[in-house]
Amino acid sequence: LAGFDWADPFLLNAQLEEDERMIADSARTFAQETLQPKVKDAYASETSDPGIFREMGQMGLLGTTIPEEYGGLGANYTTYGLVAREIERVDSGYRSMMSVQSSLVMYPIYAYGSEDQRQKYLPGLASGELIGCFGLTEPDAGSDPAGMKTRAEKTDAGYKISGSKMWISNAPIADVFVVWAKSDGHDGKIRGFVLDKGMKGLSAPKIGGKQSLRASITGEIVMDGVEVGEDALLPNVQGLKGPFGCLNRARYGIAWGVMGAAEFCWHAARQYGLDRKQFKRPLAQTQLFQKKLADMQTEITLGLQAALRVGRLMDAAQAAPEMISLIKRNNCGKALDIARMARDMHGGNGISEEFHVIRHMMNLETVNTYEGTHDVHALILGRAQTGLQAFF
Ligand code: TGC
Ligand code: FAD
Repeated sequence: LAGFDWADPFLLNAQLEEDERMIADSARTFAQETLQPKVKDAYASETSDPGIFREMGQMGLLGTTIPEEYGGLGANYTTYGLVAREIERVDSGYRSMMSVQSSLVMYPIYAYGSEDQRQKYLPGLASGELIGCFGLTEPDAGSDPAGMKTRAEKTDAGYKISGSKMWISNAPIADVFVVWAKSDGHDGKIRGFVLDKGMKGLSAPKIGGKQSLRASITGEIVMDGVEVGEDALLPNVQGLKGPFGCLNRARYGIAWGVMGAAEFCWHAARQYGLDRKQFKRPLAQTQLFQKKLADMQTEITLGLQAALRVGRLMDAAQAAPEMISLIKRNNCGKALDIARMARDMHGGNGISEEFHVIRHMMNLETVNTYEGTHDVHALILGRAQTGLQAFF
């Protein structure tokens, strides 16, 4: 039998293609050298530096799966997942910035947009010169987006959009707003629109005071009769499958990303246990400590292997949304448990920003909630195996 690599028990690395490994390695170097030194201050001051989008753009990390002719990298979904894992190893907020831009803004413009819309927005979004946001959630419609109140009223010239969106990543610094509204020109069906910063009636106030995901700016989107032409409508999709098509991709990336955050916490707890002595021996030499490390290693190894499997199925166009619900739900929940455990294993030091584990723990509370809460994904999986709808 072969030897055992404690940090890569199922030899995930060996299951990757050469180009996938190369992109993951360069994302890791970028994340560690460029993002890691900034994260403590960004988190403490609750600020997002727009320059980070340009830095990510230069590295080819925005729109990884979008074809090169539009400025993307033209890579597969496995690669996108590996990038998410490396960015979130530093902070879930940075991965949020990247995945909103890639999966929730560039993807719908690419998949549902006109050729003019693709040409107008995608290259700037890929380079990070433009920042995008995605407005689905509303103050009274979170888990149930079908209950949205935002309306697009048909006018002679196009549409007049009114409503408000809540908890929108990137919104206060966004140039491009992909928003979803019920359109009375289309029998009340949900349609996507692309709005530009500066349009009359459009504003995006920051939501302050977050105790989680503080390095990623979040805001509202207020649309007070924003008038747009027909060219703002995403022509090629209607109904909830529009936003859900984007969410499938972002949720898949999250399933990889949270494993990066969990790996950071696991490795930190292991090192802390080796370095710190109590009762005349390293903490890592106690049975309870080792059991916790074994649990972390097991869940991360299984979670990464599951994410890789779904990534390969996505690349072969064989992935079902329920597979994505399964890994989003399980990996987020397990990562949150692991971060809480790592915080505990650091003792008092665990609550200090210097050790980073409490920041990951706080961030993962958001990640467990957004893009479909842990329980909502359980209901999706429950419906798929019983045929019974339990949402209402
Ligand atoms: P339901 O009746 O199930 O479906 C309505 C229509 O949508 C289609 N559909 C999907 N299509 C593609 N992919 C999926 N995953 C799909 N799920 C559903 C479905 O086929 C149907 O199409 P059609 O043509 O028949 O009309 O819809 P429902 O109203 O019963 O919804 C149920 C539920 C709970 C599953 C759904 O609403 C849900 O997933 N809720 C969670 C909401 C959510 O995830 N919001 C995310 C907001 S964005 C965000 O959080 C970004 S954070 C970003 C960051 O910072 O990283
Ligand atoms: P609710 O839907 O009110 O849920 C509250 C609780 O009730 C949860 O525990 C939930 O699981 C439970 N629940 C809900 N329905 C049921 C049911 N039928 N049965 C049992 N339990 C149920 N949205 C965007 O559109 N774009 C973004 O960029 C974005 N970024 C975000 C960034 C941050 C930092 C945060 C916190 C959120 C973001 N969101 C974004 C919103 C996010 O998707 C929602 O918060 C999420 O979908 C949950 O909706 P809600 O907050 O309204 O909670």
